[in-house]
Amino acid sequence: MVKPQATSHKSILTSCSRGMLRGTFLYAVCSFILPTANANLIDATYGVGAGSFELGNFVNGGADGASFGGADFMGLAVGSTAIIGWTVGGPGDGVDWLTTPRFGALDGVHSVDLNHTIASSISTTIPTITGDVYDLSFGAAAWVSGTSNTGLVSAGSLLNQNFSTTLSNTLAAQAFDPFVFQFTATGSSTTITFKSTNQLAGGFTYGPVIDNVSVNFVSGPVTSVPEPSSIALILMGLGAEISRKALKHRKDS
Ligand SMILES: [Ca+2]
Repeated sequence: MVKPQATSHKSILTSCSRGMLRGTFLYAVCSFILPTANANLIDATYGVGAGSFELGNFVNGGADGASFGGADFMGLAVGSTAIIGWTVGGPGDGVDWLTTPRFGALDGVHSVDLNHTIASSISTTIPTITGDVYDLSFGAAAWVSGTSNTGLVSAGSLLNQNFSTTLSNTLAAQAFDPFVFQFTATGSSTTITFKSTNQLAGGFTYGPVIDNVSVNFVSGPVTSVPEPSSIALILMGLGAEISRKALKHRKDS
């Protein structure tokens, strides 16, 4: 058994801010003293890099149930969970998991093309708190010869939000436009879904390509949050009250 190490206040805050303590008592402490810890909740749930499509068994040229893969991409059919944290959905025949150097990425080496050959979707589900507000950010790109540069994104209160990205002249240096949308969680978990809304009928299909998806807590129902120093004062006050009551109890008995 690994003996737990003493944890300094600074390291707690660092760990809090990196979302490393989920599921632990210290995470509850984090939630109390640092509710604005700005970790990407997708990475906190599935591992660092999950929101950027970096995790999973990428097979260059391979396919997971899809009809084909190719140079620097892997075809993923509907239902594929090859990308850790994500599930491929319809309505088309899946997505392509891309890698550099042939296809540019916004972060790391991988990105996702929402068209395998027919416009499709990809989703991830994270734990949330009903009523809390979150920022959803990502980058999206498209290729001038691909024609598919529009999509929809949904998460909690955000339903079928349109996004449209500029067309790049090259695949390797495709430009990712930044998008940020805010949503309110409507349950104890939230599914984030990206869906392509266009494809080149009967021909080459590409885009929109998404990467670097991040969900970050913005605010909860509580409007004022005590500072750590205020918490210390509250705890000191509680301690004094307990001591006073204990003294009174001894005097009364
Ligand atoms: Ca990436």
